Amino acid sequence: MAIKMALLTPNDLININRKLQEADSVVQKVTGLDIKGVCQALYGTSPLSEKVGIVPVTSGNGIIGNFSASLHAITQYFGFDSFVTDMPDVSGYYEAVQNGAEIILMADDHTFLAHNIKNGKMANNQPCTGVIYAEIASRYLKADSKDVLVMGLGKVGFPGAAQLVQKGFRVYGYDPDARLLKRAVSDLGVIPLDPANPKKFSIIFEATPCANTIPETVLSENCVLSTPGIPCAISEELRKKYDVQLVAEPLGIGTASMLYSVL
Ligand code: NAI
Ligand code: PYL
Ligand code: MG
Repeated sequence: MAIKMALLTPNDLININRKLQEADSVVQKVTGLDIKGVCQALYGTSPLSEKVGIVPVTSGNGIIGNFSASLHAITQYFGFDSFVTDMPDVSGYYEAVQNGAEIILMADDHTFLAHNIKNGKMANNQPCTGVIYAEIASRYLKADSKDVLVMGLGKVGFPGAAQLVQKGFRVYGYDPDARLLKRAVSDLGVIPLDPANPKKFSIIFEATPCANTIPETVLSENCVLSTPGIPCAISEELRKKYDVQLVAEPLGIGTASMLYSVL
């Protein structure tokens, strides 16, 4: 049986344009590039108003209020020419292709994909999200060393950790699932974070579905916390106390990473 992902709620997606703009200004402050710039640097691509068909999907837990409308707003924000189909599911897919979609965006409870039907490239939201949030963290202009902490080594966290290893960072990691921690150690050379021997980081990448996963002991003043995880990994109190640069947004950054990766 496939393992389910943590699902968004309509509430997570309220004011998606404002959330995206706010995230974009933090990304700019942290890296010197906006989200488009990070995507271009990562994939070597940029959009030319490609037509994106967004297909609502009713299977499983069904339609998430604001999901398709948010994808519409996100795709427009990043320079795509997008539309949401009137029909869902297979009929919606048919409608998208009939109306000239070059890229299809659609999600059920397990998989959120972008498929470029012109060049055949396909992207999955989980690794694309991990890679872009890790990439943003890795570009922190004020980083004090090549040490990075990765909290959560699942479907989003592991590909993010792999991206950091590939870029030459010394990656410390933690996951309460011993099997996943062991896989990250053996496959990527991740150094297990020893809770008995805490260490401070200026770069942290977090990908868990839990709140308050970042203990005070790992935070350094003005560190970057790049996290797609919902709910947020850090309390407002700790964020303020350490003046943490928080990159966190519910859908847009990961979707941009998917789209740029299939151009
Ligand atoms: P997953 O279930 O595959 O992995 C999460 C991992 O976090 C698990 O291995 C779990 O053992 C670990 N974990 C739990 N508590 C922890 C703790 N205290 N410290 C360290 N690790 C801990 O989930 P997945 O697919 O990797 O998603 C992670 C989060 O990212 C979810 O909240 C998901 O909704 C969110 N997400 C957000 C996106 C966005 O665009 N903002 C896109 C995709 C996922
Ligand atoms: C893509 C997100 C990020 C976090 N969790 C993932 C999620 O919520 N996936 C489910 C998406 C279902 C969409 C629904 C619809 O409205 O078309 N089938
Ligand atoms: Mg995102």
